[in-house]
Amino acid sequence: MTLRPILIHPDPRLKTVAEPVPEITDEIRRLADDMLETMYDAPGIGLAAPQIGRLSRLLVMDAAKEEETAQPMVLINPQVTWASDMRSVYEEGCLSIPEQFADVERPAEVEVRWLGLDGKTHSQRFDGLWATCVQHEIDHLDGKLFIDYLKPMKRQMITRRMVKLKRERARG
Ligand code: K2U
Ligand code: ZN
Repeated sequence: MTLRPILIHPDPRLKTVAEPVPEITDEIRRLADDMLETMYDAPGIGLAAPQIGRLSRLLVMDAAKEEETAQPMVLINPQVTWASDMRSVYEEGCLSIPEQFADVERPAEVEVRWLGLDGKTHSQRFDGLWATCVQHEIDHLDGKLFIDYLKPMKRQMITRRMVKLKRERARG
């Protein structure tokens, strides 16, 4: 397994709509493995392939609480098939926008259909933090970041901070 570097906003690859995965290959299995390892190492509870520079519609997540057993999930070509009218607000962060947090309102529950690594079609309803996480990750597949839901001033302030952070990191 390999830890993959996580792209930092602003980066054009994070704003690109990812391509569907045509078939489950050993390379896709290895990519999912690397993404889970990278996610746990961050640490995070979700990671989408574009965040490691791979513009494919593949995401991993594990929003299980510490005390619960880990519940790694791999969703390929995920689609939201239903969303509740009820909405919930969560203070979101993003591994591609480090140390920045803001309230984002989303549907409280969503039903998602996806292709599993087992080659079967799965469908499940998510609520709570899982619902927030899966919507945050599917947004990544559509080139959308949580800061896109914020007012322009706040979004620009966060983007300026990330440009500064990248400059400092580049100087080493
Ligand atoms: O996609 C990502 O960048 C990983 C995100 C996923 C996420 C963001 C907001 C709300 C839920 C999930 C996070 O950085 S993972 C870090 C984290 C850990 C615990 C709770 C919320 C976020
Ligand atoms: Zn994110």
